[in-house]
Amino acid sequence: MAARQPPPTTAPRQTSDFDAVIVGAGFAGLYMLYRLRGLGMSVRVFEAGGGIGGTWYWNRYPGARCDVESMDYSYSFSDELQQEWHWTERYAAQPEILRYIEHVADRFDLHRDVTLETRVTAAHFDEAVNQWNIMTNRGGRVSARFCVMATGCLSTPRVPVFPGLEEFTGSWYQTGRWPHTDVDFTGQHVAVIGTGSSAIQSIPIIARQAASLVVFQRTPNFSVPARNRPLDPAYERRVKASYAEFRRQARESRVGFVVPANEQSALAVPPEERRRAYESRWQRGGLGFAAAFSDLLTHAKANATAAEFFRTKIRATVRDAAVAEALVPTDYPLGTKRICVDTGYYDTFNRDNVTLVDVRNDPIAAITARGVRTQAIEYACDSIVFATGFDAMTGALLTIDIRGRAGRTLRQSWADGPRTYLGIAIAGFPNLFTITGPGSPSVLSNMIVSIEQHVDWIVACLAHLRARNLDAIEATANAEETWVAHVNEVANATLYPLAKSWYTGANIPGKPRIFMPYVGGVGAYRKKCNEVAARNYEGFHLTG
Ligand code: FAD
Ligand code: N01
Repeated sequence: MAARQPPPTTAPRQTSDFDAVIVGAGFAGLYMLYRLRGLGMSVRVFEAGGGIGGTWYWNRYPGARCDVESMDYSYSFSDELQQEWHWTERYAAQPEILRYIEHVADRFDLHRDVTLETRVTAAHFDEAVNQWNIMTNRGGRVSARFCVMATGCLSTPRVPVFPGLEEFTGSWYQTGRWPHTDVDFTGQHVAVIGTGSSAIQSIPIIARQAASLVVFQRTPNFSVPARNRPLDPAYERRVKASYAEFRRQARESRVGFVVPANEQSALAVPPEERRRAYESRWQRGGLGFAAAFSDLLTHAKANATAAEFFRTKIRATVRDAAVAEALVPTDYPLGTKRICVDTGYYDTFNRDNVTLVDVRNDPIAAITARGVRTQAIEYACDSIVFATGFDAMTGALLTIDIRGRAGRTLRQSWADGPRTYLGIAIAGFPNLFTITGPGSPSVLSNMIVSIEQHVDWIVACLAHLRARNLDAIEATANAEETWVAHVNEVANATLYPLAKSWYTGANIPGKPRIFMPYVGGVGAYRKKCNEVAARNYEGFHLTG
């Protein structure tokens, strides 16, 4: 296929309101701001929320916490920062992560360039002058040479689409848009819809508060115990004594943090040795289970051994055999939907006040004035918690009316699914960058490692342009085509595409099915990005 190359830019230079506009003030937008300031650029950040923090500003549901260990899930760009900050637990809870983000913003004086409660509704590229015009829901309009979308991969919660919701006389909540005031379920009859990571974290806590809890499950998930505990001071001292090396290893790893990896096939060892390997990961707790053997995500038979181990654990924990069976995942390989990390999830179903309703064969038909009605039964409740997930990876980007060359919209360009070069840039959209966009390792990694890598790469790129008096960069259609093919090829060599997951867009009716993140690993991806830069930004057109 002949690739369309962007025409050379002969646009006159025009003064923009800002050198760069950043959309979003989560971990990505804030670090981008810090680094662009370091280049001496004028920057404005627009954030839809009433505060900074992104994910950790919005997701305040009971039990919300990280599943990457806190010594890993933090910025590495400032040694003073990482030395002075003290995490209290192995896995930080949402309030502590938000406090950390606020601390970073105060320490580096970031607030003054962030405009809160302002949603970017449109971003149009003006080819005549090589700049972006950015419009907000407050009627604002600013121009900038560069536009960075730090809009988040999991920032657009799915709006509950059940008919009758407006009739419901009780209260309802969305995990991804939790109120900023205390929600107390004491004495209430509560329904939770969904059994993904958000639900699995909140269900044990809601169950302890509520008079009764009904959990509506459509697809069971694989969940591993977190084994959260106060942070071990000796471990903290050890990491802080060699934080630079700890971070280096994380950057070069596959998922952005180091887990002991076993290079053997699960099928190469006797069953008892395999069981011991799984048991030791189970006892260790948290992510890293998929690294127990080298082929758990590439070989169906190997994967089946790990999945069966999980099933045995669920059956051993849940006393009611029928409930246990309903909680056992059977129709997709372990790890092809993100493995959940829980504290007492399966055990919660041993409580007298908790009921599991399997809605796979009896789907939720409507919300009524009194509660939730499946096709067969109505369940009365005082409150409903929708833990129904996100329009992941593309949702936030496609909500914005983004127009590139010749007025072509991003929605048109991505009609058959997202296409990017390295997950960072899109052909036809000059000077636009996406942080942890589709086609990058993003959601398959410790996201702060991926965010820092993207931001650092973009900053080096902008410094390169400035040093050469260039003012536009655009991915070529050829490079994008080749990268998309590579992303698909790598994904198709794994079991990931076999699950109906949000990784593939399967959770959103009508969304094109494409495995969106890059499975090649954080370390390999970083190398590739560095090579592109070293080859004078191979695959990009630099003009000005
Ligand atoms: P976000 O934090 O999502 O921030 C994006 C911001 O952009 C949001 O504040 C949003 O309001 C704003 N925005 C979007 N569109 C617009 C617009 N049009 N105009 C203005 N503002 C806009 N990752 C891990 O690596 N480890 C974990 O343990 C982990 N746990 C998670 C737990 C939960 C509950 C969720 C939902 C996600 C979790 N993640 C985890 C992923 C998490 O999203 C990232 O780790 C990280 O916080 C993403 O930062 P970000 O800045 O890229 O995006
Ligand atoms: O969302 P999800 P999430 N009727 O999409 C169900 C990160 N995260 O917010 O699978 C009934 O996983 C849906 O059922 P099904 C992490 O990356 C991390 O929980 O489509 N059920 C599913 O059970 C995670 O993967 C943490 O059949 C319906 C659930 O809703 C990502 O965010 C914590 C339904 C949605 O699960 C998303 O997690 C939280 C319907 N009509 C989030 N529609 C950590 O632990 C949807 N569902 C760090």
